[in-house]
Amino acid sequence: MDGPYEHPYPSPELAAAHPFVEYAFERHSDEEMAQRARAFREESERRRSVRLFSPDPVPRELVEEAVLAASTAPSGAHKQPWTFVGTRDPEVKAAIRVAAEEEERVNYLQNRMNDEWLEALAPLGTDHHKEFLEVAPWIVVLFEQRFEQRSDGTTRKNYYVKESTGIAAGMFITAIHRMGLATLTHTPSPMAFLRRLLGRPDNERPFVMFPIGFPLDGARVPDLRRKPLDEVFVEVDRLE
Ligand code: IYR
Repeated sequence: MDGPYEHPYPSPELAAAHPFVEYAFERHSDEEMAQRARAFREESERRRSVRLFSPDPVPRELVEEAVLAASTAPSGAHKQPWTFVGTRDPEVKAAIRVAAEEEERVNYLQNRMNDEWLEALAPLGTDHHKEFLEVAPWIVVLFEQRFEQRSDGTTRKNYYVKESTGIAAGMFITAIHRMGLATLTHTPSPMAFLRRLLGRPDNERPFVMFPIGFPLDGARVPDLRRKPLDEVFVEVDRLE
């Protein structure tokens, strides 16, 4: 517990007022760290967003594991300001598809997306058809909790809600990929209809929707390239 710090954390006063435990941190050898880093990076590189799902069922337990993994995300004041709402009900999925396609028809066919946007999407070939919302065995909608609604009727503020929920979304996607499933970060826009269709309270706002399942056999994806390291990482090694 000795080290470079003048100010201990927790301070004795803090530790007296709030519980602290020792972090069960496991330190790996240098070689093992390099190996784990590479393995995770390579597995991450194999992930692709999928738009053609197989109807093969996915057990609820797998979705639960992904939600629990995502819920380990750091969040503002540890408020965990998110709710994952899952459905595998054909009628609910069909209603979501109908509502999503209604919005997307306006986006794609009635100029709610401008030409620059449509041009950016051209290589992905997306359009207003969202059949996958019915075919995929699960739809999970991640809601952000704009504020905390307590069971006694009182409310509390949440902090950094979008940042926190965004991190949870990333971890959810990673968990789904790592267990051998596929998903798509889908944001039918606007998506307020999801709150109504899924019967969520008004402190919750849909953040992103995830169809989840196995890719259809032979599913194809755009031949995308990812930015090389020097386009996404800069080290600053002296004070400017
Ligand atoms: N929400 C629309 C449009 C769309 C927008 C972006 I930015 C994408 O990367 C993909 C699609 C849709 O889901 O089709």
